[in-house]
Amino acid sequence: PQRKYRSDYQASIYLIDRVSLDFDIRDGSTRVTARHSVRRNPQLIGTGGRWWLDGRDLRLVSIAVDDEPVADGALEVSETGLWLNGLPDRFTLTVVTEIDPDRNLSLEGLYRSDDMLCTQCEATGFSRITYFPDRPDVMSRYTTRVEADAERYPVLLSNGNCIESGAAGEGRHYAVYEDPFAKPCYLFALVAGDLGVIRDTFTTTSGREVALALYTEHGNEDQCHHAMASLKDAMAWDEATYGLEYDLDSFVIVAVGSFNMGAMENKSLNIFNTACIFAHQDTATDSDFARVRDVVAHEYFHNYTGNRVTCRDWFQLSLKEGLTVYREHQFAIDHGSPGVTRIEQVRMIRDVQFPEDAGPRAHPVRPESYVEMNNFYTITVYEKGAELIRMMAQMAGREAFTKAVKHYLDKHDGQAVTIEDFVLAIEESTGLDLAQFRHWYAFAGTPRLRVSSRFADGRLSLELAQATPATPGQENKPNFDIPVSVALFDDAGQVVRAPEIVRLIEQRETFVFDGLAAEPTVSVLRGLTAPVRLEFDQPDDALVRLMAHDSDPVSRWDAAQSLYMATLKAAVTAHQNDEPMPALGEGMMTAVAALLADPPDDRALLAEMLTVPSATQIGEAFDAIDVAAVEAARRYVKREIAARFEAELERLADAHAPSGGYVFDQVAAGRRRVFATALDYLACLDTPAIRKRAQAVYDAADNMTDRMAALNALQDLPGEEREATRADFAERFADQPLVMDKWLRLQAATEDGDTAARVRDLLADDRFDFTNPNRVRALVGGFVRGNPLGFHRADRAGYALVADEILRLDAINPQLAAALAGLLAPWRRYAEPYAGGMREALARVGEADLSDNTREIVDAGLG
Ligand code: B3K
Ligand code: ZN
Repeated sequence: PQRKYRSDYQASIYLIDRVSLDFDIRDGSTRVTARHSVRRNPQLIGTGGRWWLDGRDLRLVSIAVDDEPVADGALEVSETGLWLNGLPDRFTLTVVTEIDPDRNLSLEGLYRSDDMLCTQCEATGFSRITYFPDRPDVMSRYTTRVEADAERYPVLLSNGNCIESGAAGEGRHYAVYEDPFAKPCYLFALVAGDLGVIRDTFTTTSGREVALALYTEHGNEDQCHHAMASLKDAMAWDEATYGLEYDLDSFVIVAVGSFNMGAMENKSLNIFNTACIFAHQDTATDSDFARVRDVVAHEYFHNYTGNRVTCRDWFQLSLKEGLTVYREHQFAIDHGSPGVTRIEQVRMIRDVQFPEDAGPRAHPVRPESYVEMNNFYTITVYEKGAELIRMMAQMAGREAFTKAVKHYLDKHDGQAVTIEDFVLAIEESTGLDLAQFRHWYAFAGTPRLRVSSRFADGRLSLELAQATPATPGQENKPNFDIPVSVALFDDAGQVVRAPEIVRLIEQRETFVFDGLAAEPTVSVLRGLTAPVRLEFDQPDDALVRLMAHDSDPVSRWDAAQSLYMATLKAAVTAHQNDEPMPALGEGMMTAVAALLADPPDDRALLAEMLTVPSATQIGEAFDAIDVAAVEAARRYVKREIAARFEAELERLADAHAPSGGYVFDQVAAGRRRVFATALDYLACLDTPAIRKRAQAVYDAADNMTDRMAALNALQDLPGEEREATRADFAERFADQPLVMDKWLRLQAATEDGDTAARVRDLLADDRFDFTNPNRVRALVGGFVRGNPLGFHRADRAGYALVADEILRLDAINPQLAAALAGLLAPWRRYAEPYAGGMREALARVGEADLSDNTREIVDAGLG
């Protein structure tokens, strides 16, 4: 496999102004005729004549320059593309290829998902359709003609406007689409199928009417209304917030069952995983509803941040993804509980991004090299990228930053640019100096921020120091420019210093706050103003005060997390040393009691504050993760809380019990979350009463959120109630694949019995389909993430299972196989015997002949 380097970037020698594609869809084969008007790149002098076109798994039927077949001597074809030699300055290139979407299980390029054909071109799937410079800086205007059997494929779609359609003889028909905007080929899309549709319209601020359509396999239309409403919300939000108005007359979404990720922002023809579109109270939980809303918005927002201004090369991926995730986050905060929405983002950074940044796959937000680009659609590029944008927004102020983003979009409209172009535009518009800030893009790793405070004579000195551990290939790290928000409170919880942002630029700096009547309670890094690990030993009583009074809900939650964490860590250590479990910390008990006695109005916040840190978070607090000790500690602490506060939790559950009349809004969803949290605690006590209660909740549920709350509560309580509810679930939703994914996850996460054997049985079950990524993620991903004790069991059967599936999948869907390999790669973070077992499984995978995708991950893990 060939490694590509950011520093090797060279502009394309030829540019393609117009692309005309003709898809002749037949059973067993699709013929693609591409005609391009090509000219020499005027910016490159004296380099013409020879040109590389990418192409993979294609049957080349013919290739002609100005309608003359290219002579053998002028053509060099290889596995990954072809060279054309002796080219003139301007010419028409005609390429005819044949592909077979039915046999394309990689889900890249043109492929079949159930009864329809669809495309996925980002990052480099277009080169599975035709020979083409498959790079984002070649932007062209596309005209696409699709012809297919009229009965089998009544709906034919591509980007832009339909300018012509009609019968084509022999029961066939065709449609021609023209996209007025120049775009890179990764934004190309095509769909052919027999589809149901829901339609709506959106009138833009300037009064233009946009036709909206959402297509799906027949019978699912009633699950699409929430997505449609979310789309209209997103369109209105982008106008109100950024003054960005949709730029075409139609916007189409197609939901497909087989999709490698969540969704894709193809110009005017977004293609979505059904999991990110379908939302109905009977089949989707509140978090599914929220996810649909946010992904629909995210893809829509790409129309500007990504499509109108795109990336020059794939090293710049965060240019569009970081910015679009940031916009999605803003949108989510405006549509839910602001505090809890931010808490969810913070958790994602700490639970997923920090581990990635500390593992074998750590890479900068703007990577320096890659083997397979698809391996770099990471939490670092997306979520850390969004945090970098958020830091700039905080330093500039939200209004100034919004203006700066608009300046960037105006300045580079229609261009393929770099992260550096973006940062420059932000500097120009805001006047910020981002020289040192740029390190965030170039260096991997999570900085540690050590805070210590001293108080004397009415003066508080806050010392901040930073240090960043080495990451693969980057031994030494510079000092980062770290915005840290600080606020001071008195003992009664009154603000004595309003929140302000200080910037830590040097390795160590002291910030002084004068004129204080008494020693204040310090609140730092409020809401995670920078993606750093905070090391600040605060006494319990300070944390209890922050938890009760901090003006920022995220800080209140964070204080609660620190209190839980102290006890959890002690419990882990006790378990490791075979000592009795420690008594629950005083501070923590006071805090939980206070929370239950005087809960915040925001019910979702209450639920978050009552939830102890995840197993991942606890593991993160140790040099080597001891899976069994972490699980034991978490269970112990939850059980103790449940036992100590049983009466209060009962009352809480009663006060938030389901009352029928499902609506998805912040208040109702918050109440359901509190109920589920209380039920989950009570289930730790495993009483007959709680089993009965969970079953009753399940039986009476008028929505999936309450149903799942009941099933989750019964998760670790084997017996009649669990069997009955699960059996009902499997039968009731047998024809709903996305709901059966929830069922697969429940099975995979069940700890009693022989889990690995159960998962192997399910792999062979009819309800499982190995070629569908949603099923694989539910069963295999659900096992690894949802069942730590089963996955990490001592006989290594869990690791062996995952290794087998990686190998089996790699032959058909390398992208997905590589993602699974990522689950074994961070073995070094684990204590023995886990580390050795994971390593062994990874090494076995590494002995096989692997795709570039999986090879890159495995080698990083073993390296
Ligand atoms: N841009 C796509 C992701 C493409 C992933 C390619 N392996 C969806 C998104 O981020 O919006
Ligand atoms: Zn995106």
